[in-house]
Amino acid sequence: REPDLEAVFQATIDADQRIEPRDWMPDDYRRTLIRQIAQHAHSEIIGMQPEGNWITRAPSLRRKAILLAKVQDEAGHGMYLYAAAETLGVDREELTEKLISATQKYSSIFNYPTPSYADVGVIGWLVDGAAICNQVPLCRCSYGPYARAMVRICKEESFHQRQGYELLLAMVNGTPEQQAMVQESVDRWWWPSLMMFGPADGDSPNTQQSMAWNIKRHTNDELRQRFVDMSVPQAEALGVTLPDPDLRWNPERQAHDFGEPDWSEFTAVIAGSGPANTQRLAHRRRAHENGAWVREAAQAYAEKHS
Ligand code: FAQ
Repeated sequence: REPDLEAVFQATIDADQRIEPRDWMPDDYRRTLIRQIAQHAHSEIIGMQPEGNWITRAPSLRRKAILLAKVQDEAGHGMYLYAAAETLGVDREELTEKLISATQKYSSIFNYPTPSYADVGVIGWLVDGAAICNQVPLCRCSYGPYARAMVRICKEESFHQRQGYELLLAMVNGTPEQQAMVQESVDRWWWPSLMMFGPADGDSPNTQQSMAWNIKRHTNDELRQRFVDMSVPQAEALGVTLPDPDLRWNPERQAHDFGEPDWSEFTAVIAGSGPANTQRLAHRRRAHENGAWVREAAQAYAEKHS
């Protein structure tokens, strides 16, 4: 029976249709999806921390309400994504253990600190902007539950991106000090944002197979290019400079040429030695331990009613 099942799977992929949880799928397809969805879920959960840093210090009630709502959305995204991963036969408890023991990755971008309030705006503009660029094609991913989760997440991400841009517009129209804060923050976040798309195509071991399975729809470099092209006019409108001396329009390619990210920094950050890795994981571990009583109570309640 196995070859038949494999042929059905391949025909579904070839017809650009969706694989659903009860369908047969190759073990490697399942493993790849668990890896990517779990990493994505962990990123949303860890991604609450950099901006969460500013909730108690937002400059007005309005800004605080917006930021609280955004960070809550990120928790929600983490939940939909853990739920999507669970349809592949893993459970959230197991994935959380892997996150806090650092055996599964989360996005490199959340290992950078947020020392300035302008970072809240720049994360919305660049980090959510990069996330949208990467995630819109995932709405057409071949695995149904992941693709459907992405539709809702992308709608919320585009709202997040606009709130960041709106905050930056307010700051660049403010005092010279506020303008300088925005530029300083852009200088720190630009290169790490480009690294969110993953290694260059030649160094990306997973891209080829993930594209053959219609999990990924574009390569890392294609999406990085799209992000650069999208960001340049937005930076101009804000009146900020992107910190790349090699960035220029190439009329032949009808795209921007740009410099090479520092891949040794990227490797160090995903290996655990970025500026805030230790702090991020310690915080998550502490939150998990502090929540133990809730899990125990829920368990006791479930047992009583079973
Ligand atoms: N950070 O062969 P590839 C957000 C790993 S957005 C850390 O190219 P792949 C929203 C990769 O896992 C951020 N690790 O891998 C938000 C692999 O390692 P492994 C999350 C990275 O999977 C905004 C190895 O390098 N978004 O959270 C990174 O084909 C604001 C080789 O790489 C997603 O996860 C990286 N940047 O392509 C929340 C999107 N890049 O697993 C709060 C879904 C690569 O073999 C605030 N994921 N690696 O040990 C994807 O699209 C893909 O997984 C890529 C990587 C494109 C990230």
